[in-house]
Amino acid sequence: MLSSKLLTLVLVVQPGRVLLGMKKRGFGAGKWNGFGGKVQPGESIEDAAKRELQEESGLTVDALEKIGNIKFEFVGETQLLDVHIFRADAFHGEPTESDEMRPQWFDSDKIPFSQMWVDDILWFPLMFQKKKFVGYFKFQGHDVILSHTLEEVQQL
Ligand code: 8OG
Repeated sequence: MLSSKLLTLVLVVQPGRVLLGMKKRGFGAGKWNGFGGKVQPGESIEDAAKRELQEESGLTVDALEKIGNIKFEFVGETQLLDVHIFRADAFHGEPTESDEMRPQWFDSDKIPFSQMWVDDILWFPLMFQKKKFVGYFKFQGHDVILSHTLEEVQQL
C-alpha cells in the first residue's frame, strides 16, 4: 500500500512569460521548477502553497487558482507524491533568490524543458491555457516515465 505526501507547486504567470526557479538543493536540485513544497500538519494546501511561494521566491499573492493535481509514483518507493498545482496571475514583491531557489523569468516559448522534470512538457501547455488537469506518472528514477495518465477536467 502506498502512502502519500502532500506537496504544492505554484506557477507565477504574466502575459508571455512565467517565473521559474533553479532548485539549488534537495529533491529536484539542478532543475527549473515552480515554487512549492510540503504541506505542514494543520495547514491548508492553499496556505502551504502561498507560504512556500513566499519563502522560495519572495513573492506574495492574494489569490491562487487551483489548476492541477498530479500524483507521482517512483518505482521502489512506498510514498506517492501528491502534488497540488496552482497558477498565480498577479503578485506583490520582487522575485528574490532564496537558499532553495534562484528565480528567473522565461518567455512562454523558451521554457527550459530539457532542464525540468520530464513530465512538465506534457502539462505546461494546459497550464498556459488555463485548463485544469489531473494526472498520474510512474517514474523509474527521476528521468524516465514508465507510464502516465493526464486528462483535462472541468473541476478539481
Ligand atoms: O519540498 P520539496 O522541494 O522537496 O518539494 C518538491 C517540489 O517539487 C514540490 O513543489 C513539488 C515539485 N515536484 C515534484 N515532482 C514534480 C514534477 O514532476 N514536476 C514539477 N514541475 N514539480 C514537481 O515533487
